Amino acid sequence: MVNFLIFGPPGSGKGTQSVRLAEKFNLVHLSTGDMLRAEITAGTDLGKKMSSIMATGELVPDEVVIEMIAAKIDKTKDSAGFLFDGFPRTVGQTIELEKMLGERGMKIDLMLVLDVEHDELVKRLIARAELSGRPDDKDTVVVENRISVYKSKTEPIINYCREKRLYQPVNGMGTIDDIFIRLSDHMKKFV
Ligand code: B4P
Repeated sequence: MVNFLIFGPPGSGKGTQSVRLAEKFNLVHLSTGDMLRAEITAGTDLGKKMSSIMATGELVPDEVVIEMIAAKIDKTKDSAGFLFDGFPRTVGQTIELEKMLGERGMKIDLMLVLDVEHDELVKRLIARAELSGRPDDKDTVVVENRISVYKSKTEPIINYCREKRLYQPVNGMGTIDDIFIRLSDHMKKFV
């Protein structure tokens, strides 16, 4: 089993690349953002509670996403590996993920971090709003808040993983195809 984290600010291309990478390397793609949006679409109690938090660009509570991920890992434990997209988003979530994987005889093998310039992030998210209708993409104030939440709460994971020699920065500027090749080249060394 080989487990990758795909990491980067909102709009850096995590979701876009994860779908393609999971297919290429036969990995299970686990996106907490997708899972939360599915709860909202299904109109569950959890979805109702989380939608207002997500609409402001804040993170939902750690325990909510940890529980969702644990359930998915147990359902798909015979897979070739996992590609975690948008999870973990706090150091607390990272420690819990390591614990969860450790208890099941697994570990994080590599953290791929997409580096994208600030103006390009905003441009991509606002462009996506036209198609997706996602409330957290429509408003530049919310988009800026998501980027600032990333810097304050999520970026500290980079240092945590760097110390464990898991950190691999990747240039996230350019075409989707070019970035896919860059990411694949790093992942090939592990599968
Ligand atoms: P996510 O669903 O993870 O959303 P995201 O950060 O915006 O990234 P996403 O993967 O969707 O976008 P991508 O960069 O691929 O999270 C949404 C919310 O859920 C969070 O704000 C939070 O509230 C909550 N949440 C999720 N996980 C959580 C957790 N673990 N803990 C707490 N809260 C959590 O793509 C963006 C756009 O750019 C797309 O339109 C794409 O087509 C385009 N694009 C991508 N690559 C491009 C390229 N190279 N060139 C041009 N456009 C490109």
